[in-house]
Amino acid sequence: MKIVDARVIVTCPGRNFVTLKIITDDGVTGVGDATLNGRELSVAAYLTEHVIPALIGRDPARIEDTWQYLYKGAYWRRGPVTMTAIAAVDTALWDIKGKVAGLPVYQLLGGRCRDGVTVYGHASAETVDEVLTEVARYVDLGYKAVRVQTGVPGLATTYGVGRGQMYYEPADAAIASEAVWSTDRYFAHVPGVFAQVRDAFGPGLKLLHDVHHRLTPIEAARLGKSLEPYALTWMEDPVPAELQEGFRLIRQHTTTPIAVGEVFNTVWDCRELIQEQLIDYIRTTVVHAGGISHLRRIFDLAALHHVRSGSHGATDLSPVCMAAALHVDLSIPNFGLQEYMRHTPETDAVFPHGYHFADGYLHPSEEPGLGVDIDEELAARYPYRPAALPVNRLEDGTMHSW
Ligand code: EZ4
Ligand code: CO
Repeated sequence: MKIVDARVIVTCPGRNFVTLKIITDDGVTGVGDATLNGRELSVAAYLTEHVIPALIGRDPARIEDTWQYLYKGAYWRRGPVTMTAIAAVDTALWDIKGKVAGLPVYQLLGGRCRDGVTVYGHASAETVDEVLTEVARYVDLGYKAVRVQTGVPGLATTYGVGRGQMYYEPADAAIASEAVWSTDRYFAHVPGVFAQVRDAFGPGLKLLHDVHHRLTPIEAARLGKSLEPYALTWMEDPVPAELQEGFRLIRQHTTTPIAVGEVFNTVWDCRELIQEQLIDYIRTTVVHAGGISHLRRIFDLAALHHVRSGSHGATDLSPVCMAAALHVDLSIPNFGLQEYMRHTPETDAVFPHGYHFADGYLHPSEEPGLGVDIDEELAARYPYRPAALPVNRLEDGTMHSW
């Protein structure tokens, strides 16, 4: 069997997605998500110009060898663009392998370790009253875990607060919009939010919160301590994670569990965090951390150190990534939670898929392969629109992490 063609499909059914489709001489095809929010065309060009020409004629069964070829062969290792491109190829090859074997990919990864994949939804709203209604809506839908984000009084916009129930996308303008941040205003507000949510819903509901890289380690330590009475399942991205040892300080001060990893590309980005047990959940994904093959490597290291998975699953990761993530989630021993934000009906139509939600759990498709595809005719009706993620400044104008 040989790879005879591959194409990159860019589509914007409400937001931009990049998809790689690999075609073999037997007519079997595989898909991989290649979406890097706000930087989509860089990955599309990387694939078209540098990867696809080298794929033609290769044996699609050689997944690991192809991964090594693309990783070592780039010479310039790692980074989000390279690793997203490698992820797309790897994911598409697992899809092909599953179809050839006649098995859903989770069976090739060792089979089920659980009955379903526990997901968390996003309850977000400007005010606490509104967010309580949103949390209740998720509980009614059967969710067992909910991420809670609200506006911060005194700040015009806050990360993590969607526009309406189904539209979250923060990449909203061709040139990045600017947000303003105040750690003091945030600290004055957020513990009270969780006091009210925990009081309203009792101890049975898993509650999560994303800090979105806004704090220093000692500030994160203080936040974690102040949230301890509300027993969060995790505090996400408390600090920018380039400095892995920065987490030691947070760890010394608080028992609030820590989750990190949505911007990581490889095991090298989280090796110390995992080996020193500085985190509780590693949130790397199929699409941004080198595909199913490399994500498994990260999760295997994590399993040795009591760290569980908590993969990123925002709506800028396409249904192709979500389908692939579920096969991994189902088959690893150290699964924690899977983020699931739900795509819009337009996106679901472009990416027909067999995974489904029931009573707080997602279940992968039982079809051979990943159980997801792209409707290329429909995709062509939604041309690419430039959209960048926001940038962030402190109230005095200093640039800050968004
Ligand atoms: O802001 O995926 O946990 N989820 C997040 C996301 C990120 C977006 C960036 O593209 O932090 O919503
Ligand atoms: Co996040």
